[in-house]
Amino acid sequence: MSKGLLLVGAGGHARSCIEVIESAGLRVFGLVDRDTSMLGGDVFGYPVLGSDAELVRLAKESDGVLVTVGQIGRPKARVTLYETLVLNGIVPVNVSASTARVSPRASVGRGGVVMHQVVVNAGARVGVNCIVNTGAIIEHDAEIGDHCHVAIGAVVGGGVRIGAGSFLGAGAIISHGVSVGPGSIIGAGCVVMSDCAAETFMKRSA
Ligand code: JB2
Repeated sequence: MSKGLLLVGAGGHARSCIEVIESAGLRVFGLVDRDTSMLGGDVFGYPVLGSDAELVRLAKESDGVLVTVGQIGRPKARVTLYETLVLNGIVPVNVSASTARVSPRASVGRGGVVMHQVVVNAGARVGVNCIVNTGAIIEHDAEIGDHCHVAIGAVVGGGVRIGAGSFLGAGAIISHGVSVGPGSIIGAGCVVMSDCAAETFMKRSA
């Protein structure tokens, strides 16, 4: 029997990822969290096995690793964890939920999680270490750079380009063909109709 995946980060996003992993018929080996007070505890019955000091050892004992620290805004923690793994010869796996539709003509990079009810349409390319969260739509030929989070219900139109390390908040809409520069934060509910520079910060007022 397979040992299952090691999850890095044991908070809310990890709980959502467990649902995705189980739906894909995969197993969970355990979790690591930097918060050492979680050691010895569990998440949905899966043990918290250690902290980042044990990350590489535990990763090598497992069948694969997924970074399950979430990302609201900047991706720094997720990038650091992903790069630490790669530097140690461990390339994270990617996982798609049973209810996601990823076109066979699309690609999702290593370390990516595609959550329930997502559509990634023909010709779309999603970089490494991305979260495509519940109900998001990545339309045909769109490109999502490495280390991005497309949050719940966000809509990325056909041919859109999202630069690496960007965050698209819940329900954001990026119109067909628009480019969003790397390191951008597009807040929940924003509608982007024209190109944005690198590190754009956009927030919808209440
Ligand atoms: O460097 C780290 C690290 N940084 C934070 N290494 C490890 N191993 N763990 C780390 N963590 C851990 O991630 C924290 O100690 C904490 O247990 C967990 C973050 O949990 P939290 O529930 O605060 O957030 P999240 O990152 O799981 O989820 C956020 O992002 C998701 C995409 C939430 O805001 C969710 O609502 C959102 N859906």
